[in-house]
Amino acid sequence: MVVVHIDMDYFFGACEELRHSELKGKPFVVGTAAEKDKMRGVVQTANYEARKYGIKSGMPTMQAFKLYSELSYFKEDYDYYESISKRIESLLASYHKPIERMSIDEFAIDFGKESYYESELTAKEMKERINKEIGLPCTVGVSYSKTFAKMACDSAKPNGFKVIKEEEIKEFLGNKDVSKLPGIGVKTEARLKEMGISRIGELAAANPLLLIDKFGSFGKEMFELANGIDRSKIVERAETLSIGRESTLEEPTADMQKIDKKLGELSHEVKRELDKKGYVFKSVSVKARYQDFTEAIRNASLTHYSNSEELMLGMAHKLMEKLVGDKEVRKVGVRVSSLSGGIGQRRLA
Ligand code: TTP
Ligand code: MG
Ligand code: MG
Repeated sequence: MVVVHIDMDYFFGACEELRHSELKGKPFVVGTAAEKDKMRGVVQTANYEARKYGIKSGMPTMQAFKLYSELSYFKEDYDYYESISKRIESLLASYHKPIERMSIDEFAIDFGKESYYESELTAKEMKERINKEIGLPCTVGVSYSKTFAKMACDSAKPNGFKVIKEEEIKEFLGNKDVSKLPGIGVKTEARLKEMGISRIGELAAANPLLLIDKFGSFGKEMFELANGIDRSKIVERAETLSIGRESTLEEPTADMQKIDKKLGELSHEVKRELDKKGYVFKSVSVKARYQDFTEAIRNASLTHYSNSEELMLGMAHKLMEKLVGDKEVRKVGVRVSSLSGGIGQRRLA
């Protein structure tokens, strides 16, 4: 198995740089507070120029300004970053491989049985295309499992590319601090250090029974990870990013009453699927296929999340009216996107 892990470099900051080209090369941060209250907030990310001064995520903005007083500041604009994240995801989805979106700026892609050679070529192309088509830098890790692909990526930041094969893992892990293993937080790290285990190589050589005794099943998991055994799976959530249905009309028509009947059925099916998965939506799009087989899509967004079938249908109707005009359509579709809720969805990285 080959897994490719992609994590965007200083993601919120790089997104701001896209629309503020004057920022390039200057130290700046993105923070939680409005510009006028910036000293009360926290740094969400710092570009690499700002990191040179010791500024980093999670630090009070006040402290960041103490480290570098000329710092530029931006308030976060989550919806904008989310829209760019979705564009990255659809670029990656065009490769037709299972993808897990692990956070707003992180994707794990399952390359299955492909060779390292082939995987590397494709992964490099992905990195190139994210850079050219979206305009953002990222770092890519390639390995034989999800956790190790992520660690390869972390170790190659920024703008890097790193491959770690099975036979290289022991050496790669050995000297690293145990805190570098995903899942080991400050508490676990402190407890391990009390036991005299501070490097991953030491964890790999520890008594697994002792680890299980202290940490339960997580003890077994970290022992295995330290020894290069990773059982984590890529959990695809692509189907939850949008839910849509389409259907061919009995006969081509420009009659909105007939089309509405179909939109009603489709909205009902979409709503059922949405409820089954526990999602709410913010955007609705409709698709029409005309007599000459050309297709057109229109979409609209709400300012809030909703799960109302009535609202979905109302929006679909309005959008479809514009698409139909007086042209006959033979097939129509309804799709909701910008979903939220569901199982295991988190807001931040
Ligand atoms: P990360 O991928 O952890 O960090 P990054 O992309 O800013 O920098 P790099 O990957 O190059 O080290 O997080 C992605 C985004 O998530 C980040 O740009 C801002 C947000 N974030 C927070 O809001 N708070 C945090 O504490 C962290 C770590 C990230
Ligand atoms: Mg990142
Ligand atoms: Mg990340």
